[in-house]
Amino acid sequence: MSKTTLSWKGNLKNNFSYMKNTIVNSWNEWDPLKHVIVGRADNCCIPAPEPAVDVKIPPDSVMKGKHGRRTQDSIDKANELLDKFVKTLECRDIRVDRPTPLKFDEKISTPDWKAEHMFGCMPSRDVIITVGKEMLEATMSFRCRWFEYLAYRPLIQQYFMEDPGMKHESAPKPRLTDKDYHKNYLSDKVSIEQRLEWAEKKYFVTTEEEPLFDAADILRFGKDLIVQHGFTTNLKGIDWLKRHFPDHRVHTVNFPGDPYPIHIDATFTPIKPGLILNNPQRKLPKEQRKLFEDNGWEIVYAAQPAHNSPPPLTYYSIWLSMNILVLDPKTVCVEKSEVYQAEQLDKLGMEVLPVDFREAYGFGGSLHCSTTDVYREGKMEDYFPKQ
Ligand code: DAV
Repeated sequence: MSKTTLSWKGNLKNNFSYMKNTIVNSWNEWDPLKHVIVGRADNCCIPAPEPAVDVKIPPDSVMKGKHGRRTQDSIDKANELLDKFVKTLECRDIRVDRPTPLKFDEKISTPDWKAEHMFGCMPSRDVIITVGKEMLEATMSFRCRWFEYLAYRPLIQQYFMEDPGMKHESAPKPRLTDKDYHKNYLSDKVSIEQRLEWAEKKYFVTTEEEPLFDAADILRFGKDLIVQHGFTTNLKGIDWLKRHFPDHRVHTVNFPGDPYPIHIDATFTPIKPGLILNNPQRKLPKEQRKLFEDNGWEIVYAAQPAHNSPPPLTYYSIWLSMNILVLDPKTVCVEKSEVYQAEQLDKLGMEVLPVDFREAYGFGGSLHCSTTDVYREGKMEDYFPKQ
């Protein structure tokens, strides 16, 4: 890589030694990060009622019954925080690209359904996963997120032109009719206890009508992909991933204890080879720990979050404290107010970069959610030879 002055649209003109040529390559969650996509908050909406969304919002949440474009003030604030995060990454010589927001506040429809608005393009991690040289668009499982991949197409097309080895793939778009959702989940009367019992039995809101997965349910460990079966990813989705990635070993995991199992990235967070943080309220079951223990991986329970509740108008839990971005096996970005998580990572020998982000949580999560790897150094390795 050479020192160069670049002027990608949306990037600062600066003398950082960014990657000059586009190369798509990322095999795990911790190798040195050199090129990443960071989302934007523009036009972001609180989605209108639909089965998958209704099940995610607790009955007593202030978001219940609210929908529509978020306030301009909150959008501006989230964009300010995202821009500052981008600068932090660029100062570390990481090239950052940004999606092209759609008019998320417009109505959408397919032959099967209509939705009042879309969602947004802040949590890019949910939509696209990079596995080696491939960028794969997930099926998604919320109707309001059906068209979200379009916000990333300008970048993906650019990478396709610039890197002759890059593979662009898109999983089959799902119908997302009512057949995709279990009816008995769709009532405000379902208690948390009932949900926990169902989660324990691996009975989630999504049916097995067709393959469904969100990209943020997948973690990359070189040759092994660890995928959470829950609200946003069903077993057919995981089977689709197995057939799509025949050179990988795809493992299904569950985390009983989570009444709203959406995305793995506030539950199970690899830090570097041999070390994973696990949410202490969502413990990986004994039989599923074997793969990690047999191969010398240590699973450490994450520190308590610094807050008792998420910020207003946020879907996600206080465990966004664990939703950190690893820049390399010695450096990690942690949300600034999450002091206990920062302290734990410091004690585990990591350099911690605090990033002010809490007021952007409502737009779709924290530092892991809002990013998608394009290039990390390194290649496919086998971290679990004993299995
Ligand atoms: O704990 O509410 C957050 C997942 C974000 N991608 C939670 C899950």
